[in-house]
Order: sequence, then structure tokens, then C-alpha cells
Amino acid sequence: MAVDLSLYLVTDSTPAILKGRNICTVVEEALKGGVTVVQYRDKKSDTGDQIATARKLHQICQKYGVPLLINDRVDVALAVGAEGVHLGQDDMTFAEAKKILPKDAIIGISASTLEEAQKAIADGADYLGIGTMFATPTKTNTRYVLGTAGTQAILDAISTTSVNTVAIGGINHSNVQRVIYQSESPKKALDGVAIVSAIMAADDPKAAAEELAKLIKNPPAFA
Ligand code: TZP
Ligand code: MG
Repeated sequence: MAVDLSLYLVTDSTPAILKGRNICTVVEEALKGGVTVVQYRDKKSDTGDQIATARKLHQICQKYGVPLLINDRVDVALAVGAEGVHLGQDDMTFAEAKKILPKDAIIGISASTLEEAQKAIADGADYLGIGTMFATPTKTNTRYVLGTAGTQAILDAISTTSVNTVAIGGINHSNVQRVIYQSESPKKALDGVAIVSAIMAADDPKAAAEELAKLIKNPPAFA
């Protein structure tokens, strides 16, 4: 999978995050700031509205050469020709999604435990979304808060595989370097971070994405 997962934006359509702004405007600002993947995640809108929004987001993402993935809804991804989907443990199975999506569609799977990660890898997932990294008000029904140590334990245990990985949950400017550069020579490092509020809720999503991209590119000095 030749996709840069380094700064992976996950959208949120709740008023607390959008603060009256249009989702497309916020996402386009984030793209200008350098996000490398966009996942449209919308737990509230009905199917018609999701398709309409996803179609607009897809057009915007295409302008920036960035893939659009759809959370949960394989039908919405198919309707708009998105580049792929992100599926949780309670969504359509990887095997079912694989059957109905185009051959080159990207399928990412959420994993909160080593067992879930191993199953997703065996299925053939293109990447894993590992979390929850840190507790976050954006998603309060999380099953496990892994922290950097818990995440690294999963990464170490799957270090013989080439699966791509991002971490999600509570990642922001102040902790992103700690998340990405957990240790100087890990058995397996994350390919990126998935972020909602630190970009979507920022007053200036472009500047927020630019700053995060800079922090991700620059390893901190190890003691
Ligand atoms: N899955 C685990 S945590 C989370 C999701 C979708 C939300 C992350 O949001 P934020 O605002 O980046 O903490
Ligand atoms: Mg889901």
C-alpha cells in the first residue's frame, strides 16, 4: 500500500468540533497544512447526507492527491468511489468488505489488542489503527487505553510483519513526538498518527496540521 499515513486526519461532524464551520472548509485547510490521508467519520448523519458530504470531500481530497477513506460505511465508500474504508471490530468484516470493494481499495482495521492486530494482519488489512492511545473526549466508549507502552508492546509483537500502523486517541502537538518516536530503535515504529480534535477543532486547522507535520518529521533529541 503506497499511502503516506504520517498525518492521518479523521473528521468529526459534531458541533463541539466544527464550531459552526463547514466540514469541507475545515478539511481543505487541513489538506493545505499537509495532512496525508483523510477519513470521513460521521456517526450521526443519515446515508444520503453522508454520501453528499463524502462526495464533496472526495473532490477536495483529489485536488491535493490525498486518499479519502470512509469510516464504517462500505456502501458510502462504493457510492462515492472513495479510495477505501476504515472498519472497527463491530463493522462489516474484512472478508466481506474485500469481496465488494474494488481490488485496490484500502482497508484499515481498528485494533485495541494484540489478538485483534494479529487477526487483521492475517486477514490482509492494509493498515492497523491502534488505540486508544490516550483517553480522549472525542470518543468516550473506548475499550482500552493503551498508552505509549501498550502500543509499543503490540508493535513489538507484530514486528516481523510489514503491516502499516497508525495510533489514534488523544494525540496532539504536545505528545505527538513522544508517540511517533517512542524509543530510539524500536522493533517496529508507527507509520503515522490519526488525529481528530487537534486538527478539526483547531481555530486554524492549516497551521495545526503544518505544525504537527513538522513535529512528525523531526525526531526529538534522545538523551
Ligand atoms: N478511536 C479511538 S480514539 C478516537 C477514535 C476514533 C478519537 C480520537 O480523537 P482525538 O480528538 O484525536 O483524540
Ligand atoms: Mg466503526
